Amino acid sequence: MKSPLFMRKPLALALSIAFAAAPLWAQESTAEPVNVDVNATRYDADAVVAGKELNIQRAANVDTATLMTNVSGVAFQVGGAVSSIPVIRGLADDRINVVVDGVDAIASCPNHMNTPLSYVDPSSIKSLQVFKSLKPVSIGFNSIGGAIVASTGQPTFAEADQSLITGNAGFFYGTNNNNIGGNLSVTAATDWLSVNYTGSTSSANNYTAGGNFHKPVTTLNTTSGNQTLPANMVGSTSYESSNQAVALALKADKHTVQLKYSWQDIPYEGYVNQRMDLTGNQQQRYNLQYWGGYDWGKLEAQAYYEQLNHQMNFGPNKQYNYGTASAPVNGMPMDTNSNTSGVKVKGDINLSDGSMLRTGAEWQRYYLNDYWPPVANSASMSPNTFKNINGGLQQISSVFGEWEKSFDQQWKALFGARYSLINASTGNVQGYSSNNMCGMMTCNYGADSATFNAANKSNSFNDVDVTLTGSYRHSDQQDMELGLARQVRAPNLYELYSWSTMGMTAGMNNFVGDGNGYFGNPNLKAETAYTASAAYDLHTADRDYVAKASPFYSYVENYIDAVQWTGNSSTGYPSTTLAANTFNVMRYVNQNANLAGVDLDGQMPIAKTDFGRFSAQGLFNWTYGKNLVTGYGLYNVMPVNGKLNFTHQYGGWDNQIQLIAVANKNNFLSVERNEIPTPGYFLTNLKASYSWQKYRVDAGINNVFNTLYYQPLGGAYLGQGKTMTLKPAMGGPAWGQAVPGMGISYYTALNYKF
Ligand SMILES: [Cu+2]
Repeated sequence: MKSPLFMRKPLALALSIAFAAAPLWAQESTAEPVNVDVNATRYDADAVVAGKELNIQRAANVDTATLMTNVSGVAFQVGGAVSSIPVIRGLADDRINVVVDGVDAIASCPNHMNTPLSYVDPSSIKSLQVFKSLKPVSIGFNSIGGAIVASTGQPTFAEADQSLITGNAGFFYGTNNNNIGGNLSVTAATDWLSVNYTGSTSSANNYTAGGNFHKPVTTLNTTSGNQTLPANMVGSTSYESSNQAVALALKADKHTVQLKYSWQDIPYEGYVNQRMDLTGNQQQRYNLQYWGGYDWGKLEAQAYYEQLNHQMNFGPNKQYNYGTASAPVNGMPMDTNSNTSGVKVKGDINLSDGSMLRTGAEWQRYYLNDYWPPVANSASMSPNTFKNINGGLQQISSVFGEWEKSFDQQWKALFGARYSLINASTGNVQGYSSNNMCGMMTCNYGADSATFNAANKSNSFNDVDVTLTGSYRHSDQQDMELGLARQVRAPNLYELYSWSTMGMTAGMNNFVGDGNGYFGNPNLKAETAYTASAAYDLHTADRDYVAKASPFYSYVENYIDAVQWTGNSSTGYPSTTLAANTFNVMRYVNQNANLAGVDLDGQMPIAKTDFGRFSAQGLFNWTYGKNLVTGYGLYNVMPVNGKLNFTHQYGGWDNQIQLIAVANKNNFLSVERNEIPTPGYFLTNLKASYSWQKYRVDAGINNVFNTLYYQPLGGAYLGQGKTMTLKPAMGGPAWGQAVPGMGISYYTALNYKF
C-alpha cells in the first residue's frame, strides 16, 4: 500500500466516505463485492458488513444481530425476534463487546432480553465491524472474546453554502409470521447544521416451523383461557417493536458535534426459550459525540446517559393463572430498571512517519434494580416484593494506550495495553417472604437472603488487557497475521449477586435459554483469557480469488461456568451425581476452559457473461470448547457449519442463492447444564434485488424447501405450557425439546430514497 502508511484499506475508506453521503445502494460501483468484506488483517476488523451485503441482509432480517449471518465464526443464540445474542467463536453476551455508536450497553434483565443490538433497527445500521477472538484494546474492554462495532453513521451535511433534504423510506413484509414493518429517515442539513429523524416499527405473529414438532398440548389458564397451539407453531415468538431517534449536529471546519436522543418501545416480545416473556421495554438514550481533526491527529469525545425500564410476565402462550378461578394467582410481574452513564475520550496521534499512538480513557456507571412485586393468593409469591438485585452498581474506570507501527511495506505491528478498575456492589435483598417453606414448597427465602445479606456485597476487579498483533504482507498474493492477547472480564451483577436457590425464582435468572435456574456467587473471580489468533490469506492482487484460514486458540482461566446445586446457598453444595434429562438449579462457579477452532473464507469469480457477473463465496467454521475441570463441553458452541453463496450481479440486479449446512450437535455438549442435542440440517435461501436510481426492491424465499430444523443455539423450548415450574416432573415443560427454526417464508422489501 502507498504511503501514508495509515491509509485505511480502500474498501473501508470508500465505505466511510459513502456513509457521509447517501445510502450505499445508490452507488454505481460494480467493483464492490456483494459478499462480506473479509479483511486481510485485523486493524480494520476481521470482517465488515456494509454496502450491498448489508442491503441484501436488511431486507431479510428484522434482528440487527443476524445481519452478520455471512460472517464466518459468528452464530446467534436464540432470544426474542429482534434480540438474538451474537456468538463469536463460542463466546457470547458479556464476553464480547457490542458497541453501538460508541456505547457498550449492558442488558438489564435476568434473561438478558434487551441486548445492545436490540435497540437499533437494521434499517439504521450503516456498518458492522466484527473482531474475532481478540480486538485492539482501543475497541473495547471488560471482555474476553472479540467485538462487534455497530455504527448508524456520522451526520450528513450539505456542500458549502448549500442545503439539502435527504432520506429514505422503507417497507417490508414476510409471509410466515406476517412480519411487517416500515422505516423512515429524514435529514435536513446546511453546510454547518444537520437535523435527522429516524423511526422504525415492526411486528410479527408466532412463526411456524417446517413441520410438526410438538404434540398439540393444551396450555391451561393463559391470558386467553385454555389454549392449544397448532403442532407446527413455535409458541412465544411474536413481537412488536419501535425505535426512534432525533439527532442535531453542528460542524465547523474539522470539528463535528452531534447530540442524539433515541428511544425504544417494545410493548411485547415472546421468548421461546425463557420462562417469561417481555411485556414492556422502554429505553431512552442521550448520546453526545464529538469528532475533531487536528494537526496532530484525531480526537473523539463522548458522553451518554441511558434510562431503561423493562417488564416481564407470562405472554399469551404461557400459563398465566396458577391459582383457581375463585382465588387466582395471576402471573408473575418482574420489573427491571437501570441507568447507565458514561464518558469517553480517545485521541489518535500521528507520531513520525508510519507510527501512530492511540490513547484514551473511559468511565461508565451502571445502576440496576431488579424486583418482582407480590402476587395475590400465592403462598410462594407474597406478601413482599422479591428483590432479585437491589441497588446493584457497577463502575468502570479504564485507560489505554495503543501503538501502531508500519516498519516497512510488509511488516506492521500493533501493541496495546489497557487497565480497567471495575467496582461492583449491591444492597440487601429479600424474598417474597422470609419463610423457608412456602406452603408445601421449600423456598429457602429466609435462609438464602440471610446468607446473602451477611456476606460481602462489594467486589473490585483489576482488568489488565494486552493485545499484540503483527502482520506480514509477503506479496500481493499472501498476507499473514498473528495476534496474541490477554483479555479479562469481571463477572456481571447477576453472576455475582442473584441469590435465590428456589427452583422457580432461580428459573427466572437465565442468560442462555437452556431452561435451568441460576443463582449468583459473590466470590467469583474475573475470567482471564490468553488467546492466539492467526490468519493466512492467499489471494489474487485484486482479491477476486480469496482463500483465508483463521485458526484460533484460547485458554480461559476462571471461566464462569455453572454447576448443578443441591440445597440452599449456605448449607448446599455442588451436586455430586448429576440429574440428567431435566432442568436444574445451577450456581455460577469459576472453572478453567479452553476453546479452539478455525474459520475458513473463500471467494472466486465463476463467470463474467453478457448477463452479468457470477461469483461464489464460501465460509466455514469449526469451534471446540471444553471445560477443563468437568471435561464437558462449553454450552452454546455452534457445531461445524458452512455456507455457500452464489451471487449474480448485472446492472441493478444483485441476487444470491445461499446454501447452509450445519452438523449435528451431539458431542461436546455441556452435560452439567443438560444441553439439548440437535440434528444436522441443510437450508436453502434465495434472495433477489433490483435497484433503480431512487428505488430498491428486494424479494426472496427463506428456507425454500420448508425444512424442519432445530437451532443448535436455540436452547430449550419453553414457548408454551406451565413455564413457571422448573421441573418437568412437577408439571413444567418437558425437557429435551429443541427450538425449531422458521419454515418457509416469502419476503419482500421496498425502499425509496430522496
Ligand atoms: Cu426480561
